[in-house]
Amino acid sequence: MIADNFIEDWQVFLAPYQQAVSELKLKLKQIRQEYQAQHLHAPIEFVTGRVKSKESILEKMEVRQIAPEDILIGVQDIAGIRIMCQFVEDIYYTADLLSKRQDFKVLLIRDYIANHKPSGYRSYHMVIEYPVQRAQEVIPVICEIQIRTLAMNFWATIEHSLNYKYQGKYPDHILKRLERASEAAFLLDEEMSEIRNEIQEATRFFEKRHEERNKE
Ligand code: 0O2
Repeated sequence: MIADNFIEDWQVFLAPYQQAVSELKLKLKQIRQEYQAQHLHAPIEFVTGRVKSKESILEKMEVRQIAPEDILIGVQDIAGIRIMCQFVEDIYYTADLLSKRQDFKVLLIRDYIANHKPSGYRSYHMVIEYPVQRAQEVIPVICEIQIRTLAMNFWATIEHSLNYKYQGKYPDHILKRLERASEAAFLLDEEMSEIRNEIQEATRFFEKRHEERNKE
C-alpha cells in the first residue's frame, strides 16, 4: 500500500469533503420535497452520500498509479453523492436542474447511460466543484454525483460487491450472468419508461390520499 504521510492530517484533509457531502445531501433531498409539496412527480427518488475512506483513496491511487501531488485531479470521488431516480428521463431532467444551479459548477460529465462501460455499468456521472464555507476560508471541493435509476443501482450494487471477491477477474459464467442482468436492467428501465405516465398518476393519487388521511 502507498504511504499515507503525504497528507499531514487525514481528518483535517477530509473534513471539507464531509461538509460538502452533508450539505449536498440536504440540498438535493430538498428538490424531492419541493416537487412533492406541489403534488408533482419528483425526479429524485432518494439520495445517498459518502466520503471515501483513507484506505480506499490510497488503494485507488495505487491501482491507477496516481502520484500524491495529483490526488485532487486523480481521485475525483473522495466526496460522492448518489441520486436514484425512477425513470431514465428523470436522470436527464435532474442533470439539467443541477447544471443550472448557482451553488456549484459542473466540471465534467461522463454519460455511461448513452455509452455503458464494458462491465455493463450504466450511470450518469457529474463531477462538480462545490465551494465549502469553512470558518475562515472557502475551500473548493471536487465531488462526484452519480445519477441512476433504481434498476441501474441494483445492478451496480451487486456488481460492486462481487468485484470485492473477484477483483474484476470474473469467471466466465459470472461475467455472462452480469451481462445478462445488465441487459435485463436496461429492458426494465425501458418498460417502465413506456408506462411512466400511468405510474406517475398512480403515485400522485396515492400521495394525495395519504395526505388527506393524515389530516383526518
Ligand atoms: P465506491 O465509492 O465504493 O463506489 P473514469 O473511469 O475515471 O473515467 P468514473 O467511472 O467516473 O470515470 O470513475 P471511476 O473512478 O472509475 O468510478 C467512480 C465510481 O463510479 C466508482 O467508485 C463506482 O461507484 C462507480 N463505478 C464506475 N465503474 C463502475 C463499474 O463498472 N461497476 C460498478 N459497480 N460501479 C462503477 P469506486 O471507486 O468503485 O468506489
